[in-house]
Order: sequence, then C-alpha cells, then structure tokens
Amino acid sequence: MSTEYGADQIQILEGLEAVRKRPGMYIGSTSIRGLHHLVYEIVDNAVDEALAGFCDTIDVTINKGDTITVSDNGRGIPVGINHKSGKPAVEVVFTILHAGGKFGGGGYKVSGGLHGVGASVVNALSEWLEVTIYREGKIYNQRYERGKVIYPLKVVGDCPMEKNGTTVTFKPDAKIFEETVYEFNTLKQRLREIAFLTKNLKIILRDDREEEQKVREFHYEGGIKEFVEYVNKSKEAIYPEVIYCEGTKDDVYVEVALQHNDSYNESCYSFVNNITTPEGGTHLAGFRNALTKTFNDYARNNKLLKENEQNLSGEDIREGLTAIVSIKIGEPQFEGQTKQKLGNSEARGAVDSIVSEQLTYFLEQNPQVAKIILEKSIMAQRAREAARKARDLTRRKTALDGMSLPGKLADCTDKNPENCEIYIVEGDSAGGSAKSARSRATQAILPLRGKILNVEKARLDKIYGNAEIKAMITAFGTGIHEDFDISKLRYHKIIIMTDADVDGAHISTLLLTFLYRFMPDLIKEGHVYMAQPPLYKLEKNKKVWYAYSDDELNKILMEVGRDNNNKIQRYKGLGEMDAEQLWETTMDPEKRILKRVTMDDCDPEIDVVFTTLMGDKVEPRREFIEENAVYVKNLDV
Ligand code: 28G
Repeated sequence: MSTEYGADQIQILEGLEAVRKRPGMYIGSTSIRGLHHLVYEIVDNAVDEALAGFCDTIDVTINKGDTITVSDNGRGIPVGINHKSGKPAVEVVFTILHAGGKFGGGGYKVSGGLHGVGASVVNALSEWLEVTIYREGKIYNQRYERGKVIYPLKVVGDCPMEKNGTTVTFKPDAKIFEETVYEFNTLKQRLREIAFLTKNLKIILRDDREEEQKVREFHYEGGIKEFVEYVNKSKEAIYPEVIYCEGTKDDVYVEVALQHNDSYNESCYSFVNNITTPEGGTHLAGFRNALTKTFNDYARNNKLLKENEQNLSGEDIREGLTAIVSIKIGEPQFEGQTKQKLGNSEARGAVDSIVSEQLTYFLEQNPQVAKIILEKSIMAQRAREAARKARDLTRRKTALDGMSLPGKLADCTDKNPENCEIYIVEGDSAGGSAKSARSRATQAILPLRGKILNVEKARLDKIYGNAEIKAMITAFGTGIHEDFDISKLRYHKIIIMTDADVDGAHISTLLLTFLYRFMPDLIKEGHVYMAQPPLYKLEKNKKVWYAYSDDELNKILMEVGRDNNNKIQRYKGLGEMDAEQLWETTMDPEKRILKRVTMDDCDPEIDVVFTTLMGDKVEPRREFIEENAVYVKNLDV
C-alpha cells in the first residue's frame, strides 16, 4: 500500500480509542442521526466501489435486533498482507483511523458521508462488526468487538471465481448511542437520494424486523434527471423534457438537470460527492451565473427582450425552477460556520462553462422550450416589479404608522421576546376562547379567518396582498425574504393551534407551507410549534381526564373501568372547549403538550411532501398517503 499510515502504528492505534471517547467528533452526534450515519459511512465505501466502476448493486438490510448488513458486488476489499503493517489490507481498513481517506494508485475517494471517516469509525462504535469478503474463489471473514480484532482474517470457504464483493454486518454500541432502533423511512430517503445521484447503481433496502419483510429498490438509469422528475412529480411541468448537462473540466465532474414548473418557487438542490450542500457555494454560484447569462443572451439574440427592456434577474429565470446540481471533486473544501458551503474556485468555472455551453446549444435546438421559459421569466419580472411597489407601499405605511400591529392581534404585555409566545388560532370563536384563556403577560393570540392562502399556488404580489399573511408578518416582526431578520422576532414560540380534525390539519399544513417557503429560519431555529388539543374528555365521579389520542383514551378506560357512569365527550373542535378547559388542556405551559416542528436543512424530500400535500394532483397525493400512513395519520389529511 502506498499510503503513509503505517508510519506510527502506536499513535494510530490510539485513534480508535479516541473515536470511542469523542464519537461526536467523528459522526456528528450520538443521537438517532449519528446512528444512521454509521450506515451511510459503510454504504459510502460501497458507492465508491460503484463509482470506480466495479459494483452495480448494494444491498442494505435492517436485521432483527437492529443490526445492519450492507453488501456490495464490487471487487472485495483486498486481503493481501500490507507490508508496512504486516496485516491484511482489510484489517487496516477497519482498525486504523482514516485508512479509508485517500487511496494510492491514482484513484481518489469521491463519495463520503458527512465526515468521510469511514469503516474504522463504524467499527470503533459497534459492539461488534463482521466483514466477509468474496474474492478470487475464496470467502474470508474477520470479527471485531468495539474496534478490537477478535480473530485474524481467515478463509471460511470457497465461492465461484466469478462471485466477488464485500459484506459488512454491525451492531451499533448501546453504550455509545442514545438510541439504537433504526428508522426505515430515514434510510429509505437517503438511499433513494444516493441512487438518484449515482445513475445505474441499484440499491435495495430491506427491513427484516417484522413478520412481513419490507423491500424497496432504487435504480435510476436517468440519475439526476429522474431526481428532477421526482421533485416535480406533484407539480405541473411547463415543458416535457428535463434539460441535462454533463461534463468534466479541471478534474471536476459536473452534472446538472433542470425543469420549470408552473409554481412560483425555486427548488434547487446542490451536491458535492453525493453530499448535500444546503448553503451552496461555488458550484451553485457557477450554475446560477450560467443560467442568468445564457437566458439573457438568448432572449436578446432572439428579440424576446427588446432593447429598451431590462435584463431578467436570476430570480426571474429561476421562478418555478427545479434543479439538481451535482459535482464530484477530488478534494472538496468546505467553508462557512457549518462547513456546508463549497469553496473550491475551480468548481465555479467548471459548472459555469459546462452549463453555459450545453444550455446555449439546447435552447438553440429547442426554441419552443426557450420561449416557454422566457415568457414565464418575463411574467415573473413584471410580478416582481408589482410586488416591489406593493411592498414599498407597506414599508412606507408602517414607517408612518409607527409599526402598527394587526387589529385582530391580542398582544401580550411582556416585551421580552424570549418569554413571549403567539398562538395562531383558526377561526374567530376559538380565537375568542383563547383570548380569555391565555396568560396575558406572555401569550399573544392571533385569530385567522378560515382557510389561509395556499402559497404554493400564488405569486408574490398576491401573497403580499393577503390579509391573513400580512397580519402574521407584522405580528412576527421579522419581515420576509431578503428583509427577513430573525433578531426582530417578537415571540420565541410561534404556536399553531387548530382543530384536531381534517380541516384543522389542512389549515396547519397551509400555515407550515407559508412558514417553510417564506421564513424557513423560524422552523430551522426551532421557533415553530404545534399545539396538541385533546381529542376526548372523560368524567367519572367528578374526576376529569383528557385523552390526546385513541390509545390514551383506551389506557384511561382500562384504568378507571368502562361503565355507564362515565360520559365520554369527543371534542370536534377547539370551539367546544370553554376558556378554562382550553387553558388546562392546551395552553397552560405547565401541562400542555407542544410539538416542535423540525426540518433538515434544504431537504428535497420536504419540498416533495409540501407540494404533494398541497398540489392539485390527486394520484401522487394518494400514493404519498399510502406510503407514509403514519406521518399522514398524524396530519390527518
Ligand atoms: C459492503 C459494505 C461496504 C469496498 C472495496 C474494494 C477495494 C478497496 C473497498 O480497496 C483500498 C487499495 C489497495 C489496499 C481496491 C479492491 C482495489 C482493488 C479494492 C465496501 C487498500 C481499499 N480491489 N470495496 N476497498 N485499498 N466495499 N462495502 O466497503 O490497497 S471497500
């Protein structure tokens, strides 16, 4: 082996101990997130083998007891003795920290989990791990416990010469992880994403924990082209083809896929070596620059923009755009506070030149598509101008009024935002109960009338003109879009309180969609909550119980006994509770249940969830609801 890690074995062997002492340094955290990272680290090595061109299928199984098995049909990790360490290469890979970092022989490691630290970290954090290798007609196996070799690599049998590959099974160490139960859906989403980003790679996920085995297979010949179709599946595309650019420049491999839909939102996702870059960076900047320049040039050359008309802005061209920008680069440099922003300058130039050249060619070949996109962009330009005027007007007005709060808001008296919460309540009657129930010092109430505007289907000027939305924006105090300033937030808890029925769930989803599109930082920073009103009230012998789910009701009934003397009341809406009941069950900070709304940074899956639930298309919504029965039962849509 041509790497240097043989140099100082003793120091390196301390390495795995270091991983167990400070696991967070290597996998981010020991929460459920870190638990899932173990799988991604192992899968990553298999993806590298696929990217090198030697593997086309990866199998991931969640076994009974929450162990994980990952198999690939690559070359099999080498088993020969590494002369520097005197150990089989596979043992080096699993027991020496960073052994997986850079390979000799001209190849480089291009994929990589969040931290790209590899197999030895997973090994260190597993109660046990076993690796089995099929190579040149022999089956090899070795076992480790908490990173320590249990027996030397041994031959355990023969296999056909043409069978080759690697299988790894591990059990995450319960002494390290807060939780050890895997989530099928979490693995499903990430594995689907990897499959989109690695065209022609087949990834199979199985869940063997329950009687009935669950299996999902991801295999996309079109790669990120199909990713764009997937993100757009609940939207109305405005031309049939997904535009695709691909090429390599300055050792940067670039792939871009894009398609516009009739919505007004931009959904661009960027990746570096299969890892999402929520804060973008040079690759995304190169893409945006190429897009703006190419469309303006085309519009000028073809007289779609007249001489006296202004250039289209990038935002105009990106209205309704779904795009995936994916690059592979040898040594990615990440910048910014969270190290999620690509810094390599060669990536900007590579994406810019590949997209400019290929998009120009595409537009020339497909003038009808060019026209559709440019017409939409010109409409966006006009709407943006109108929205700007409307906004300037409101800005001027608020300056004159001295920031007048909405009339319907019952504000709290405490002025320290950290102590304050605002309840967004559906309907005037529930709003009334909430106003009398609240603790006036710290709880503000904003009643909303009926269904609020669906921001998935409205342009900016209409959104700015909507009374309910304006009321929320002024009440929160943060402004939106480029004006957004979280330090001006007037309440640290924004609590959505709707009826526990289908309509209520729909209204919550509309509100969440608005927050997600216009003030995502409120969600990311953990300021958004859902109130949990009870579903049932149970009275017996002058004692009262509230149940927040059917399960809970049954539990209470088991305890107190079911007989004719208890009168069970099913709450159909918040309006059925008087102020005192509403306080006791839903608003009293000492007793209430609040659910915090969370989201992963920039996850295309969230986009899909919102557009599927809020869009017009029935079929994807039905499919989504069937697939995600648990989540949707919660939402009740
Ligand atoms: C199933 C779970 C995860 C892997 C390979 C294949 C090779 C390899 C892996 O090499 C670096 C370089 C040579 C020793 C490379 C096989 C070249 C020739 C490989 C995996 C160190 C590691 N033949 N497949 N690593 N080598 N699959 N799947 O981990 O000197 S890791």
